[in-house]
Amino acid sequence: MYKNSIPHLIASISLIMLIVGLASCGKNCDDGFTGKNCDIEKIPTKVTITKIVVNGFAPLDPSQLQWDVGSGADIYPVVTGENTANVVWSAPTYYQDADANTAYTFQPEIILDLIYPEKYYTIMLMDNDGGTIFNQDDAIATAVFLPYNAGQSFPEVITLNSQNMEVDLHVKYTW
Ligand SMILES: [Ca+2]
Ligand SMILES: [Ca+2]
Repeated sequence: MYKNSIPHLIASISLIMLIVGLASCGKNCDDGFTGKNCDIEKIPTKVTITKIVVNGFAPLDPSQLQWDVGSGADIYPVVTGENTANVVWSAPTYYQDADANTAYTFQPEIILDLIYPEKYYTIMLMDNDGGTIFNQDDAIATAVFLPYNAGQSFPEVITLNSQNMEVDLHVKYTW
């Protein structure tokens, strides 16, 4: 009886350690990762845009004319859902007569959360013509994007290139 109980005890301890080991897996992974090898991405609950940098945009409108008569575009970004009628955020300020090849930074005055990380959003670059967003202001460019792209290890900057604009979205993720 005594001779048999030692191996049993060792086996029991080994089993307990194995269970504890398995249970603790994932707890020491970097943010956003899980799994035995910490290589499985967790889908974020939201993605927050902390900064938008417009690196460049088309210097001329589709008719090859200046965006304004005699001056350059007065730029500001708007973030919408996939349907551009669903405005999530419209920048309250703009850069007057922006240079098409200069980088301009916009920092949202609100916490700009994208709460559907796996759904498409749109960023539009507008030219402020003193009108409302969709009546009179010129739309310079639009780019559609997913806040979360699986398999990319959560980049801090999402760079979007559309025909008429290059823009960097600085983001942070929440899980
Ligand atoms: Ca204009
Ligand atoms: Ca102008």
